[in-house]
Amino acid sequence: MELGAEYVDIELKVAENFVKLISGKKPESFKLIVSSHNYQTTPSSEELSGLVATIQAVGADIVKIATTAVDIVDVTRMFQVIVHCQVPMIGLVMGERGLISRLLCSKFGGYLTFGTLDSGKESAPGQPTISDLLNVYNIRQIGEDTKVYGIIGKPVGHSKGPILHNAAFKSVGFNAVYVPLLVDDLENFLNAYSSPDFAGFSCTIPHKEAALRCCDEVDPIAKAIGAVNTIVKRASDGKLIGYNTDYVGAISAIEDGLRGLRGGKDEIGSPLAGKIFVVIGAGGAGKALAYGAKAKGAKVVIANRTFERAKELANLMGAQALTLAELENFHPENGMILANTTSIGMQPNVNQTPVSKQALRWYSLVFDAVYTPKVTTLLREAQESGATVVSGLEMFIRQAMGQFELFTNLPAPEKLLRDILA
Ligand code: NAP
Ligand code: DHK
Repeated sequence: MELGAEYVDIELKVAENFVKLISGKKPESFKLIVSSHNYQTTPSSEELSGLVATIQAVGADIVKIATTAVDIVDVTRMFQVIVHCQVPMIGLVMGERGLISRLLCSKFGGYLTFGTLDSGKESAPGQPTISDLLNVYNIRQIGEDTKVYGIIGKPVGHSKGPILHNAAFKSVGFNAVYVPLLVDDLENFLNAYSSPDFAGFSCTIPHKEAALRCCDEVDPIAKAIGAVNTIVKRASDGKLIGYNTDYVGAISAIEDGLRGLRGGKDEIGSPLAGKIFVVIGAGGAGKALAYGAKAKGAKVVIANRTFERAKELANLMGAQALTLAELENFHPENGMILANTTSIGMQPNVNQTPVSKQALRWYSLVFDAVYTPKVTTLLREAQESGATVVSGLEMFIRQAMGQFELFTNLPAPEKLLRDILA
């Protein structure tokens, strides 16, 4: 092998022979990386530390260990080993659950990370693109004092949160990074990442109700809704405070849609007052909208696939409960409002819709919480039926603005957020 190269990366199992081969011939500028790959799991901290010592003993200039995340909490063991390693170390955890080992390596002292030139051309599972590393996560600005925020969910790869919040943090000079967090068990995750470095989270499917139970304190509105979509770790005592910004995001967007419908007349009170407001769904988002509509004086109706959950939420809200089949023939009056808060129609199932086009003619405004795609089949068919439509993107921007202000105590850069998602 020509030793002109600056670095050579060689697997541990052949390294000893290689080191013998180059002994006495190694130029000063030449660095030897000795690596170990585990494509099944991430060993214990003790085993990882032992592996570091073995690699060092072989004569590595740089230690490289790549393991595989079975759960996102596995990454904490790699971070601990990197922080305590006495020589330069590349520590990466492969797979989607290990993504933050790649994004946060410079925060925890990792020697380097890898990015793929294009999606679909990863050289190892879970590798982000170089463009995302540089332009979404601003990786060159991440240091040991950078605070970490992120979107907790399962799935979480579809979220536009990282694009929005990282651009917003950068625009106001807030030293933080917002990352995707594929979480299986919320309590385990919050316990493993209890360090003040992890300062706040957005929560999406299926963790919003669990998030309420995991918080030390919950905002009264979020408690009434029964769902938390925002967790802030209080700097003074590390306690987890839960909020719900979905509620204001969606309701304010729908009210503005109705005001547009009425020529933007300045009205006293909410345009929702007295209207029939049908919520499809009874999960975190469904609870937020049902609570918000009720608080604005609407007559709330809940339709849900699991009828028991529809009845449970309806009883809480003093509302009517329907099955999805009953929804098809529900039209006590014209000019009702429909809000889909199920994940029906969300990528990749974009042809699905929660209610037939036929049934949409009774509604004057239709809202869809799903925002990937921007125009869902439900919104397209509602528009074709003559209804005003309000996209989940409008809710997403407004709930993200609320979160940004909770994370930073700074006003959200609304125009930037809208330009990014335009
Ligand atoms: P969640 O708590 O898991 O609730 C999901 C709801 O969807 C439940 O009522 C569930 O019914 C229903 N559902 C799921 N799959 C269904 C199917 N195939 N057929 C019929 N009903 C189905 O989730 P969430 O947090 O409320 O979020 C729900 C959706 O809203 C997601 O697409 C999310 O991305 C979106 N969302 C968007 C924003 C935004 O800012 N635009 C904010 C919040 C949520 P069961 O009770 O029968 O399971
Ligand atoms: C979606 C939601 O459900 C919001 O409540 C979160 C998340 C953001 C997302 O980024 O997809 O705050």
